[in-house]
Amino acid sequence: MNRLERMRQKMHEEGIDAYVVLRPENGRYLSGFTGGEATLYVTAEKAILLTDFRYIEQAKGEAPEFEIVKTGQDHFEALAEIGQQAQRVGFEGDFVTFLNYEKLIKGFPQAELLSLPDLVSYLRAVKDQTEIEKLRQAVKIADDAFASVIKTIEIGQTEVEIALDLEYTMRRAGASGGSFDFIVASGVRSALPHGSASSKKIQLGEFLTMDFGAIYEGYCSDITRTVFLGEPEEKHQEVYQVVLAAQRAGIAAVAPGRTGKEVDAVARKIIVDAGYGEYFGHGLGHSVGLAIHEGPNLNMREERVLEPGMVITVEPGIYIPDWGGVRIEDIVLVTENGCEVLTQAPKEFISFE
Ligand SMILES: [Mn+2]
Repeated sequence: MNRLERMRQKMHEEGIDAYVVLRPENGRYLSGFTGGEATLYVTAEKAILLTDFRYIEQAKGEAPEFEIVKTGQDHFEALAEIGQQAQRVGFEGDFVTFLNYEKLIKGFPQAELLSLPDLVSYLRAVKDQTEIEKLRQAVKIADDAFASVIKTIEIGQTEVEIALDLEYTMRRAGASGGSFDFIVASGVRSALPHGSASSKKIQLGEFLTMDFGAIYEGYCSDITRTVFLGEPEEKHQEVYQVVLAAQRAGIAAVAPGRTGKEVDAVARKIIVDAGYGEYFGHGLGHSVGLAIHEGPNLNMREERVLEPGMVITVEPGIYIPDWGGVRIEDIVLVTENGCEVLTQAPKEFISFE
């Protein structure tokens, strides 16, 4: 089944006869249109892409399965005309603004509107071969950038300079951009799980955490490596080894049939048993694809079962306030028997002058 057919089957299961797509990555997934500013309207018979004059030719080329309808900047009036027959209309409740929701109510006065935010993202979770190839390339670009930038890092450089070097290297290698606002966090800032690169200069005697990724043909990679600058103390080694052991155990636990909750628990137990449980305050991982964070997740609540073709991060961390932190993150592809680690960058403890 192609994506549109899977979408219609899912809509049938949910008991809806129409679905409105506004989220760009959902629209791109279903239609192939990369322009971002389009609204999709899907029913059992119809597949319509609404966009304005700037994108008409592009949409015709990229979305052959869809009927392209030209609208003004506001797509809701045209949507209302097209959707007069619909009785139960699904939409992305996590993405539609309040103002757009009011327009939906006005446009579909006859229909029941149902917030079904996970409908398309559910389909997106299992990647097909073409998506896996793009993700492999996005990972490779990030791996190669790490290998190259790690050689040029110097004491006294700022975190921002390192983040820029990573981005520049990846864009030279074919990335269309960074997949998020990179985290380059050194010293006590490495205890900030989401410490964006700052003007702080890196110094001897501290951890340096780099969390970054590339977008390649729409697909996002995500990698984290933590290195030590200078001569580590015993505690630096110890914390690093606990995170690495948890990360390896998490990877070993990834397999079809396991839930995200089960995999999270395996890695978390190692950190808890080592006495650092309170310093690991986030989930073990998230899926990647057209978005940097998508479902399913690996965390304490995730009930969805892993399936071959899912692509997910494994990224435990320990963050000790006013001391520092370590996170190690790889991307893995769920296979028939377990998983394949896509990330190749070395993750043994690295310290350098
Ligand atoms: Mn991540």
